Amino acid sequence: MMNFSKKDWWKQAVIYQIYPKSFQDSNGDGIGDLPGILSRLDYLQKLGVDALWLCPVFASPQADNGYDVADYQAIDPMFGSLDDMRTLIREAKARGIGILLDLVLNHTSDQHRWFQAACQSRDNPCHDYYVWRDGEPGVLPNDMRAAFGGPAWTYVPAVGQYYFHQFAPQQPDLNWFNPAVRQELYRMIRFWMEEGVEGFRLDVIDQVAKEPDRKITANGPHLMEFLRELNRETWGGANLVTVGEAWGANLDRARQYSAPDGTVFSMVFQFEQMVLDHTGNKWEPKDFALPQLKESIARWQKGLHGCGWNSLFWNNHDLPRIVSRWGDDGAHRVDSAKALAVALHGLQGTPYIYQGEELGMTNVDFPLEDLRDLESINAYHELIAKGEPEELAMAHIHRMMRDNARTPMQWTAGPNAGFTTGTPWMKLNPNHTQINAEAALADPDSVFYTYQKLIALRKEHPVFVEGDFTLLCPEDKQVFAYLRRGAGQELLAAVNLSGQEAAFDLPEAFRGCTPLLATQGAPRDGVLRPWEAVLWLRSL
Ligand code: TEU
Ligand code: CA
Repeated sequence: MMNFSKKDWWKQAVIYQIYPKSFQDSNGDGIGDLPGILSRLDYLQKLGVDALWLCPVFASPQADNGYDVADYQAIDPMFGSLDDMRTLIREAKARGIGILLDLVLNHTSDQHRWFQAACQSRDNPCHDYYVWRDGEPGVLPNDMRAAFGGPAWTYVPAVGQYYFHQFAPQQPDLNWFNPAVRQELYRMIRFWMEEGVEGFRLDVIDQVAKEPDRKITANGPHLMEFLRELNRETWGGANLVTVGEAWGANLDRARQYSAPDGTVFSMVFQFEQMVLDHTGNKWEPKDFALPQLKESIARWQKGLHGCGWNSLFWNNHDLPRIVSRWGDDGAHRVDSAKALAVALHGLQGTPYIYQGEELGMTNVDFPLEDLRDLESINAYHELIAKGEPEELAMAHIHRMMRDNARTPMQWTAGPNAGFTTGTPWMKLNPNHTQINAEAALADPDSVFYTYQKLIALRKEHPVFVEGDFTLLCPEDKQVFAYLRRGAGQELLAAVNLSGQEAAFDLPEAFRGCTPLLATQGAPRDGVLRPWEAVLWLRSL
């Protein structure tokens, strides 16, 4: 049971991310919903997680699956009602589980009443809630591109101007330089705080201070000023957990965002490790090397120790499944999923588990007509237009597409994996007959129980939360091994992130210790089996 009044409770917490559309349907319409989540709280409690981050459930036309919000204070009827949310918050809290909402403060939906008013006339007070530039049809203010393809500017004849959108045209950017906009958002956040949520995830929060005339998107010069005000006007001093999504964060910035004085956020999601296997354009693969990943993780572990806080994740709703990406989703699926889990959960920071990760869920290779995400669909057409052969384009899409993460949760081996009694909004991964929660719960050697154990260990041994970090064998291409030292303990993690046996000599000090956790039975001397992971602990 997490005690949410304890200062910095989130340093000991493990957070579970739910993609509500794909978690559990309760009424047979094929779309996951809040009562569905409610019905799975026992499962989540059994796993041992302390908080649930729900991707947006607010009223939305769903152009970008809820990241286009039409009303921040209303639950989309597709997901349920405000009363359902209140019940979920209450019932989760009764199990020691907090609810985190996903705030999309950079943009709204084009169906939001503010934007509808803004498009009516330049004199409407809501006009300046958005970012407009004069122009003529066909003459764009500049050549900036939107994240989901096409120009970042869309023309509205009624006002004779272009509005700015960093994402889809249905996601107009809010103008944070207008204080009225900021106050509207703060009021809305206070509303949800009063409803009893335990924290927030903040979508693309480092992009709110954009200055399109200077082609600045992330890290605008006024960003920190805005974020400190946001904190003061809302959760500052309230003991909530806040995590900002910041693709543009480097270590310096992350130290400011997660400063221990609590003036901005608890922590940020940074993506340095998540772009190591592509060129910067996610549809262009690049060789991935373990030493590079280890160097990056080590730099962040050391760089934030004592002066900031890390978030730890392999997956989210925008990323492919980690077991397919850096594990082995074939013969070694279970062992590699466990190895990746141990490698991450031994680190300092707050771990996030994305729904289905605890089952070792994998990527899919659906044909175009079964994809649902506007990003992958647009990207496919752009690759084809650039002349990429059909098969190669599809392979690149499959490798990185967000749809991989968004197939429905696999609960049982039965029809639609127990996700819905109706027609699912998105196809299920056909492997749900083998990979599902029911099977995992019945198998003491499943990936599920490795996660359960890792969550419990973090609460039991203070070194997980407090220990510092030393990387071992940095050049080794197979083994990720590190030491954590603090609170009178020393933890050693040794993980073989390859499908071949790897040499590994247990450091002298740990000889004779019984492992805390070993994914393949008693460890052997001097060697790690393919995808084997072991944690050792000793007192200092
Ligand atoms: O994602 C931010 C973001 O930059 C993503 O578009 C990311 O670049 C992309 O997935 C990688 O190709 C956040 C949300 O997590 C995402 O789901 C939303 O679509 C996006 O913001 C817009 O709100
Ligand atoms: Ca439903």
